[in-house]
Amino acid sequence: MYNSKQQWWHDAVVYQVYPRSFKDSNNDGIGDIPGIISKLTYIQNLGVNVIWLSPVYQSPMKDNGYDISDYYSIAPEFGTMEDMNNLITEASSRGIKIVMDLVVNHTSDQHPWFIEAKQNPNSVKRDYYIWRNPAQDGSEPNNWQSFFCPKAWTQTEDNSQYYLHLFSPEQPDLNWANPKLRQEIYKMMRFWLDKGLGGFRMDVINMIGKPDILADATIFGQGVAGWEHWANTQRCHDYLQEMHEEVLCHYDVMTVGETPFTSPEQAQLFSHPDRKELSMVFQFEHMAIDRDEHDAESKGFDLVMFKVIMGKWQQKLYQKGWNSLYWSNHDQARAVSRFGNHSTEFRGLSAKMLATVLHMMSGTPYIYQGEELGMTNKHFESINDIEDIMGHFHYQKMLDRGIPSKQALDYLNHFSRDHARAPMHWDSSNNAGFSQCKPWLALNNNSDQINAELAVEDSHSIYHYYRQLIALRRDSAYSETLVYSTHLLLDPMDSEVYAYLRYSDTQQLLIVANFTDKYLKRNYAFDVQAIVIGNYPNSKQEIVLDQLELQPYQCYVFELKSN
Ligand code: ISL
Ligand code: CA
Repeated sequence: MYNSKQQWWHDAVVYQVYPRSFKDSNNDGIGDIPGIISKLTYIQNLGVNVIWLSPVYQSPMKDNGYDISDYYSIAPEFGTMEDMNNLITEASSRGIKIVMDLVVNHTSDQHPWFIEAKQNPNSVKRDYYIWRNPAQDGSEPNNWQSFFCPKAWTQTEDNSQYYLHLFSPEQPDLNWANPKLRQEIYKMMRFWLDKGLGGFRMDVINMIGKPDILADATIFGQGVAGWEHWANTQRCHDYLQEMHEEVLCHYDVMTVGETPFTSPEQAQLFSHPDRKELSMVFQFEHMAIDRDEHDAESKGFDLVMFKVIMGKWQQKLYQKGWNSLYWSNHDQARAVSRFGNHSTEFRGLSAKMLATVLHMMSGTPYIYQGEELGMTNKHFESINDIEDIMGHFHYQKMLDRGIPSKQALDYLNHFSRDHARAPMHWDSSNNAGFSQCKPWLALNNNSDQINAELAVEDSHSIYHYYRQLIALRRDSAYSETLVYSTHLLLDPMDSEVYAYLRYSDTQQLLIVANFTDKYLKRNYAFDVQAIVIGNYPNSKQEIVLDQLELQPYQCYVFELKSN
């Protein structure tokens, strides 16, 4: 192992678990913490050292746990505090740290703070949330929109004031300008960190710094109106620096902020070690490539745009911050369906190719449950097949704009969050081994071909390929280069092949990936020292890079001869 590692999480690979859909232990159709514990060996065998756990706190589940009504207890359907403690200990004994989801831009409207704030305008808790008087005509205080409903404001029954909610009305935004509120959050963070967590994934954390004056939005058509006033504000950085000082600096943890609307320059501010804010952020630029700006149709995937975006992030955060790398999570469609090719012929090849491109980059890779099996998108026959609050809102929004229902459904068939949330496929038995009884959300229909049992048995599976990629980063002769070396994008305008270099003074790697289902030829002016990994079984051992032949979705990682 290399010995110049600066932070334990620099060579980490993270596996995201969405508890509701991972493994049901007590057959109520809902995944739970004992279910996760029963599958820890499976996760461990992948070689990851961190699990990011989506929220398991007590919640009315209007947004599947991203609406928390008690930060100090576990939702009964997921288990007990004892189960949670066991999960942390059991994971730790397998060399895996648990990163919990910290959802502190908003609470549930069922949180005692909000109940009190709503009932009693004079209570101390009132100022934990953001209230404004109606406009002169009684309408909303400003024109901001919400992610999950048309307006970001809801009026209480007495028609006096409105409260702000960037998400659903059941998710009121917290007022971070209140120092007492901030101390409550820090106390809660210490409570969890003291259990030995590996850190936090911080939900929409770049939205916490709202200004005092909530001016009208002036930018429309680029996501929810109002974001120019609340995303990435100076206040947000101030709060994060305070949080670091009060809480984070006392623990050896990693933090990843979820930050929509963020440029690499802003990400430097969040993740440069000298700024003492976060370890890294999730950027969203590559998630927008295939959506049209009005969120009404799929534009298809543009490889040149993807390369330009990823190349920019790789370069701009090099030694000035840290990247997180992901193709999918619980909010996004399945990677192989969206960016690869899920046909029987190419599913395995394209899933491995996508993984290679991402895992050889600089930053921390995140794997969303089932991605390592090449799980695919579902097919929704009607809007009634969709469970997600955002899917329903989006659908209605499209219909209101005059978009035909067929097109609106087509959009959800591309992008619905339910694709990722369908239960995990464990084996070919009933309900894919997820549960003995009907799951809370319908399974995909291909679990007899795509499941963990089959993947573990087959040494050529996507799962085993992920294991190899993870081992390359975490424990190989290439680790130092993969974790710390510089990145150079080759041929940015090549719309079919993604090629880039990772190089240090002592080692050069060339990553080449065919993003098409065609046979291609390319030439690169380098000499091969060794083939590090590739996704075709009998890859030729003698490769000449100035006449490189690429089969459909073929990818290679080469070690180059130094000149
Ligand atoms: O889901 C999205 C796109 O598919 C985003 O717009 C998403 O709403 C945004 O990234 C914020 O996501 C996070 O906070 C939400 C929660 O619903 C998401 O699951 C969470 O990841 C509110 O807490
Ligand atoms: Ca259960």
